[in-house]
Amino acid sequence: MEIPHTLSNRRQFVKLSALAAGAVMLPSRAMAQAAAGFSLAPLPFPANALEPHIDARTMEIHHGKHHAAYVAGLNAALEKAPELKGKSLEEIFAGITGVTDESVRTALRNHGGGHWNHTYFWNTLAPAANSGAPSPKLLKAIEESFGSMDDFKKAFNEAATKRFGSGWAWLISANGKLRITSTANQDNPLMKGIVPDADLGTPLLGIDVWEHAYYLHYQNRRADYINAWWSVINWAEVSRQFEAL
Ligand code: MN3
Repeated sequence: MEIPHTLSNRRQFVKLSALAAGAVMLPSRAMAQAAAGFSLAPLPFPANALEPHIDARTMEIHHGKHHAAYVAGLNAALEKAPELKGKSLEEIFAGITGVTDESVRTALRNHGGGHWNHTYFWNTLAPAANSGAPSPKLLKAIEESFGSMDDFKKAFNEAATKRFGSGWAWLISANGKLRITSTANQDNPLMKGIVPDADLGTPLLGIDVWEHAYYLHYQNRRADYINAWWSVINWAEVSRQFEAL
């Protein structure tokens, strides 16, 4: 029997294996845990690569301090939950309501969510020159779900602007449809039993609207930061993930 060598065959094989194992997420998206716990990956681009839309100092502090603290907090929580050693973050989220120690559960929610959300955020950003546009297939799905790209942006901006306090706005795929949701703090659409069922789905795009994501450069002008963010979305990556669903 011929072993599949091409990328698409391999991807299909990996996808089918994941489905057979009951996984919701594709392995390319899953965040695996090493024996020593989770670790902070470097940014996928230099800290100044998103300027002038997102400044280097914000990126350095956001990644090197805030994100690093979530990774440390997550690993500290796992020290108190040895039964979760080796599990991916998606597996931990899927079973988070079963963690009986409330302080551990809260730490997994806040720091585990922080690690997942920020890793996802960095990977869906790109320098403006490389931002690109949604693939024809993704664009068609956006138009079918929201009317037009402009209507989608308007609805997404509203969700991101109206999220009170700290949190995230998301484009998710749920039951084969695209939806916009938002979550508080470091919650995300993978946290079954934590966020309302209506907000559950596979994230395709997310924006961090915590003040630490924009305050140095934009101060209280969250709307200006959100408008700037549209210039630095990695549409190739978002499209790739949508088409791999
Ligand atoms: Mn953040």
